[in-house]
Amino acid sequence: RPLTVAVLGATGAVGNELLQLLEERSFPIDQLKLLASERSAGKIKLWNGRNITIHPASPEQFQGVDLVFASAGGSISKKWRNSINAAGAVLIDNSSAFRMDPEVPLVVPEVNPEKALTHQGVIANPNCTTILLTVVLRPLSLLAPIKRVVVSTYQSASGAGAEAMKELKNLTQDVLDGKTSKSKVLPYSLAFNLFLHNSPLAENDYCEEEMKMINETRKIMESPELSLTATCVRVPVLRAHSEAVNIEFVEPIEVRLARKALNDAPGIKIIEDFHANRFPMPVDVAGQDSVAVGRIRQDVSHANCLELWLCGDQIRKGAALNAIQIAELLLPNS
Ligand code: A2P
Ligand code: 11C
Repeated sequence: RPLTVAVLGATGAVGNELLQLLEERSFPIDQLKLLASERSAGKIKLWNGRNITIHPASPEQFQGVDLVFASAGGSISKKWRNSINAAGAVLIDNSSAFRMDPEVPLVVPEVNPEKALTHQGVIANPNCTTILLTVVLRPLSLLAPIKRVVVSTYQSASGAGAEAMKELKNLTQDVLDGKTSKSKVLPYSLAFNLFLHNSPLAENDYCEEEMKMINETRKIMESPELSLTATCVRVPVLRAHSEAVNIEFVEPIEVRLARKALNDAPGIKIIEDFHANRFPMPVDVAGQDSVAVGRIRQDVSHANCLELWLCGDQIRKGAALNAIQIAELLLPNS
């Protein structure tokens, strides 16, 4: 039966993409509710030929809803979780609020789809950089156990939301116009600049984004002992994240076998032309579903290590698409 679906955070970067993908993938929707803050109350959005009024989130709004996609931040998800579940709806949550809760499955459909069916009302969608990484680690982990991963990220403005994307455009134009303006959304200007990820630092001097990659990857891969270290960087790219990844296996793995495993795996596209020095770029994947991988090579410093480069659309596979793929796993005929 077609479902009643609510999108909480319907005006944001991820919310907008969710709406587009629900339409594109013909997700079985009878009624769609658009929820955001008081600021957006009464605004109208066109979806699949229907004009839908945006409402502020409230307990009444969840009555009769089957499925809620939330992408309005952790505090909003925490605030509404009980009302959503009390109304009998399943919450697919894009925030970090419940990801490490042992009762809540943390799902990447290409990696651990079976976990989605164990939910008790909430399924967490992982952090975007983690989703892109685990899609690539999973097929490689079937070749031989992975011992350690060292990753550096190059994260676009889209990861910080629609306002940060707008700010990057405006501040870039300001620099071109010879003006010096201060950033308001991100802590520093990204125009012709980059900086270490803007999430708070933990006691161990890793930022929250780096710790999310470490902890969430271990949970998704069901590999609590996996050694992983990350350096997360915000770069002046509008949309799509990139990652340089070094993977140590328990034994040497031939590049040719790794490439074949990646090529055969779901959700991955290889972009690799060594003669032309052409490998994945953010523009290749912006608006695309697949994670692009390339420059798969033997690490010259360690016989058991491979190096690779990946790019993925943070708003799509890193957030909205992954959430919808999770919901599709819950549909009766999946
Ligand atoms: P609004 O546009 O009304 O502020 P992004 O990640 O792109 O910045 O988007 C954040 C999303 O979260 C927006 O849809 C925003 O709605 C929504 N949001 C922010 N605060 C609240 C709130 N208090 N209640 C519900 N939605 C909220
Ligand atoms: C970024 N990945 O690019 C972050 C944003 O835990 O979902 C999303 C943080 C998260 O800044």
